[in-house]
Amino acid sequence: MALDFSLTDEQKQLQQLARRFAREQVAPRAAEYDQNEQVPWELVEQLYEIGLLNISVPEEAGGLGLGLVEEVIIGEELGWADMGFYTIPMASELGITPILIAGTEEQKKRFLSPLTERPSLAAFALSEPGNGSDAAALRTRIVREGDEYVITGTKMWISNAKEADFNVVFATFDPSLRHKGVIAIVVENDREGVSFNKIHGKMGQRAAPTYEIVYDGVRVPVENRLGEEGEGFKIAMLTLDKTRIPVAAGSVGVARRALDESARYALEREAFGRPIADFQAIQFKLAEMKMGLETARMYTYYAAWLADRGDPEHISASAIAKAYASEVAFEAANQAIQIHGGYGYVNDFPVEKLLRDVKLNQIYEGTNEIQRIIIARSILKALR
Ligand code: COS
Repeated sequence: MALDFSLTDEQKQLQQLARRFAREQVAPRAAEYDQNEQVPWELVEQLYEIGLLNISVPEEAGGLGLGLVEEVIIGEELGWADMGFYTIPMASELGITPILIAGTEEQKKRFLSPLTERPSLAAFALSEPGNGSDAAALRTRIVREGDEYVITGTKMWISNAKEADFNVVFATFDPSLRHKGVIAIVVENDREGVSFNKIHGKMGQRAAPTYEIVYDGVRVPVENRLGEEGEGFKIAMLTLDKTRIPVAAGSVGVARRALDESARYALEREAFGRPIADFQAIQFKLAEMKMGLETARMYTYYAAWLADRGDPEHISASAIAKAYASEVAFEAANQAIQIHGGYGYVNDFPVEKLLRDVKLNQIYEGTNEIQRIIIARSILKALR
């Protein structure tokens, strides 16, 4: 009887809360935020008010201390309503996670408590203009001067960067050491020498703000360093091993939305004198979408459960969940457009946005090609 797929009463309540918020507040405004490329700050505030922002902040720092299963529950609902909006709280958890992994008790209180006291965000700055997949090749320099570090370099594609209180920055004290030269450090946004350039013209997820960050000789106290010098790369990897699971959850939400919209449209739309839902060509598409959705959801919950238990199997499981769910969701969105025909190709209906949004889920937090490398390494490591 150890295998149990049921949610607890608290988790069901969380799901109902997130679902109601997603349906009533987020979904009706998603198209507007997307078209105006506008940060939905009022939705972030509401998310904070109902207690669903920064949920992983531990109780000792004034938060709820919830795990990845809970993040997945919320992520599916918010992803269903607007993947672009969901990226904002999701990327904040990405900024919180390295502090949970490597921060001292004092650092957790100092950096994370403020995130529970008002609507506020964290961010994670790893990628750079010249490197993304090869994370160990980062070039942002960090030099120690007495009790301070001085940081110089440029970060790229950083979600929430400017809206956040701080970015967890990964920088190198010696690029020739590759991953062994990396330091993880919390850099508050109000420090002198920090500036931001917003990235415009994104294909989708246009509600989520994305930035280039320039650090120009920024001085940061040594007390802001997470872990030891040289541990930064490991901290980044351990973080992403966890935070890829919410990307999978958001993708499951997109896949469910694609199916919901398609099934409803298929019953309403008529061709050859009958609802198109009567044709097997359409039924097969709906069935394929359902098969992908259910398997992606099941595996995403499994990956979250493994991660919450601290089972090292979650490293490959999070990569499988992220790659699989984002591919299932992309195909579901693609088929949803096909079922809607010409109407699916214009923004009067929500399905073209699903495709534009979920494309990013195949790219960020490690491309799906990188996920396959992680999965293959775990297979081969077990045999070597
Ligand atoms: N979890 C924990 N530790 C890991 C790890 C993981 N998933 N992957 C690598 N490591 C550790 C290794 O064990 C190794 O440690 P030791 O020096 O103690 O042996 C160290 O990190 C270096 O590993 P490796 O040599 O395998 O690193 P690579 O340079 O080959 O890079 C990949 C590994 C490709 C997995 C890494 O660069 C990566 O994840 N890239 C994608 C980055 C990304 O997701 N960017 C998105 C940014 S957020 S939007």
